[in-house]
Amino acid sequence: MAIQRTFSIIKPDATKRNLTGAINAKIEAAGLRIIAQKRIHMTPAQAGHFYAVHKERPFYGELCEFMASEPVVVQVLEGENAIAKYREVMGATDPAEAAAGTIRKDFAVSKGENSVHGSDAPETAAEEIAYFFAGLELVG
Ligand code: DAT
Ligand code: MG
Repeated sequence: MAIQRTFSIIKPDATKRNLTGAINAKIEAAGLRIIAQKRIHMTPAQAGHFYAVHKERPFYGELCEFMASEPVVVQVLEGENAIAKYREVMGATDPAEAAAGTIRKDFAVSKGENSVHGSDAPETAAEEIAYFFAGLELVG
């Protein structure tokens, strides 16, 4: 597997509880490099665009409101097999189903407020990175 890049968000429930450093420690311990990172506060419209793939789901409105409720930290992670590796470090969407030691098992509040986002495929990773970062901001 070649070196890949993936897009990550440390979500409002985690930034609010001052968990950015603890989450970054798990990311770095897994061998992923944080090659770009910034703190932003999304508007509901920006959150809606980011999660547009879920717009028909019953939780969409709540999800957009939550993502715009507090600042988030957006990141680009780089490493061997980064997309799948970060999904592993994150754990299952529902913290009750997440494996021991994962970010969501240790920190998530609920299925909706689950501390982190990670891209699910190379195409979505490329789109998500381009939405939040200019090329010059990626320092590998
Ligand atoms: P993931 O974040 O693991 O990729 P997803 O893409 O299926 O999960 O969903 C995106 C986010 O939407 C998820 O992180 C939290 C929220 N979500 C998903 N399913 C939900 C549900 N059944 N109830 C409330 N929020 C949900
Ligand atoms: Mg997803």
